[in-house]
Amino acid sequence: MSCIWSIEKITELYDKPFLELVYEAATVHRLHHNPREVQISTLLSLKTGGCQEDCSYCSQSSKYHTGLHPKRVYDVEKVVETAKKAKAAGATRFCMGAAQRDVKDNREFEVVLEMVREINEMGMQVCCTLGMLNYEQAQQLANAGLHTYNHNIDTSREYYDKVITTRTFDDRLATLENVRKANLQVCCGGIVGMGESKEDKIRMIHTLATLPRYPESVPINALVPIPGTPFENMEKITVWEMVRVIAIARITMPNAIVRLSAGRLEMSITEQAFCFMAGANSIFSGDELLTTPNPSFDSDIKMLETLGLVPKQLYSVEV
Ligand code: SAM
Ligand code: DTB
Ligand code: SF4
Repeated sequence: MSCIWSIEKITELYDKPFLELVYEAATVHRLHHNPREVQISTLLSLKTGGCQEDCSYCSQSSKYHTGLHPKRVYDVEKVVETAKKAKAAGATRFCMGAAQRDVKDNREFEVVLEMVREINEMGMQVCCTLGMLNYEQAQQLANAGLHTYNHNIDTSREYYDKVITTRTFDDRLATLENVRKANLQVCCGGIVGMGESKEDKIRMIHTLATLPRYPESVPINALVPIPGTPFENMEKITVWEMVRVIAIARITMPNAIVRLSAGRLEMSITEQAFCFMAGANSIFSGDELLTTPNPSFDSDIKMLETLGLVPKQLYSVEV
């Protein structure tokens, strides 16, 4: 049974003295996960740039001049080869992204389905993030062996139109419903540091925690400011706010994987350690996220070693 969280209850958590909050989140984390394990995901961009949407944070929107060169990698063999390398390096989840508003029933989608089939057969969890989906498309992905679909709500309902105007918060929720109905796991989170208030951060976590079933995976991204986008000069979020958001995600969604996603390059190891302490238990590894740099694989392995953390194997025992 999931707990019904209220805005008031989550605000109470958020406002706790910092170390009390971290202690509570760390305690919940230990009851539901092996605290030494960090799940490692790898990202690959199949279609980069040229997106019709106007997400104010994104390097890939065609509405802004970000200097990005559009690129496409709809080559099954090449992508499977990349997934094999990621697996050999310790990644258990392979996530493929496409910069687009929604999925069209075309040859590109057929190619993605084939990639999903082959990478699933290699024994990796396959995840896709392809924009909006209808139920039939979600079913096709599920039949091909997709494990998880990523589709972020990004911010609160109240702040949504300050970030994106080409779709609504409800469009996002409709896709999440289609994904659930097709029995896929849901990966859904958001971005902090886009000028939203404390209340918006709390409302975003509240929406996630009170979905009919909360997501199995919750990525928390710190805005990576992209020159040329409306958010290029946004003030950087403090580590205190970042850790508080991770902590309330951990406490309200105890079984979820909470992923410390974009923005790690700007954080010290000490800051990331606080995020792990507050319940983050997943990262993206690899030199690049979709279009922006990420800490190198070697530096991440060193960080995990320093912190006494280990990459989570697929079938390790949950505590
Ligand atoms: N186009 C698809 C969509 O919007 O769902 C998939 C790709 S999109 C790039 C995936 C997610 O990455 C976004 O929902 C957003 O949360 C995150 N993201 C994109 N650009 C970011 C940035 N500059 N900083 C932090 N997070 C970002
Ligand atoms: C998510 O929440 N973060 C990842 C993944 N899901 C697809 C993407 C982060 C993108 C960061 C900006 C970029 O590299 O373009
Ligand atoms: Fe397009 Fe996704 Fe970027 Fe929005 S976040 S502009 S939908 S790629």
